[in-house]
Amino acid sequence: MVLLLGLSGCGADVEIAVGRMNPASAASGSGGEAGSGGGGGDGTISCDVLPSPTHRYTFDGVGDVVADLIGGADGAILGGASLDGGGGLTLDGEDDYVDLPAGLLAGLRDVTVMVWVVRDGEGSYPRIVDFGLASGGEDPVEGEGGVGTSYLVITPSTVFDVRGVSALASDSGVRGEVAIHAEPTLEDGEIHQVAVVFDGAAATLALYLDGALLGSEPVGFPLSGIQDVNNWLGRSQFDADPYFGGRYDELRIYREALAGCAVEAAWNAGPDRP
Ligand SMILES: [Ca+2]
Ligand SMILES: [Ca+2]
Repeated sequence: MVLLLGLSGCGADVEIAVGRMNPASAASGSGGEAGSGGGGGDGTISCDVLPSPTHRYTFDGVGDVVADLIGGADGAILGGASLDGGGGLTLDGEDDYVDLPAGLLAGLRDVTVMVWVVRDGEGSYPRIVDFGLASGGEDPVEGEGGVGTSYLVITPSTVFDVRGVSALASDSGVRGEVAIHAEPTLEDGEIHQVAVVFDGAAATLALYLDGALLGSEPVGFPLSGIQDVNNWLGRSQFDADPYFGGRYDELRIYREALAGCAVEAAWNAGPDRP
């Protein structure tokens, strides 16, 4: 029996008791009541059946190409790293990164970017995810002091008083940046799910860690304000930032603003599921 409480408020309440279930058990249970739930802008997202991602990267195989299992938007691994043959990709924190195709956010009102990673590195503002554009344009030369002009970012640590995992979004550089800062720095050697949700209808940015909401902030620009030309894992649009060191297990991009309970359900189900 699946306990479903107050699903009409699903998007605002991550304490909902969909708790430890996985999508398979929910589908066979009495979860039909969840149909009217929704945390996204249009209320079409239920909490017990996850939508299909638009892009999904499981980091399986070997070599230096990261395959998109759904959308055909394969990425190139640069800096000398390669897939480890065990379903992951480890970046060295020195110069490794993944360059995904431009335009992953094009035409979207909402997006959820969800990633499973193990951090193994230091520094402030390394980028687990950085989709955006730098002052140097597409594929800018490193070392020329480029800065981000628009971006959607997940970083495990910053330099603020609250200096842990953060989400950043901007359509106009640092000046127009919306930021959510939280405590955990992901330095425990464990695998973590981090998700950023840009809800264009509600005009909010939200950050989740291991299925739990860490914070939400209003956003004063549409997702189309972010020019996702340099869609990178491990590298920042800001030249001064360090590269991310750690292992990626999975990356998903949904064209919906997932409800909190849906993010939690994805965390409970785990990566590498069919
Ligand atoms: Ca390298
Ligand atoms: Ca994997």
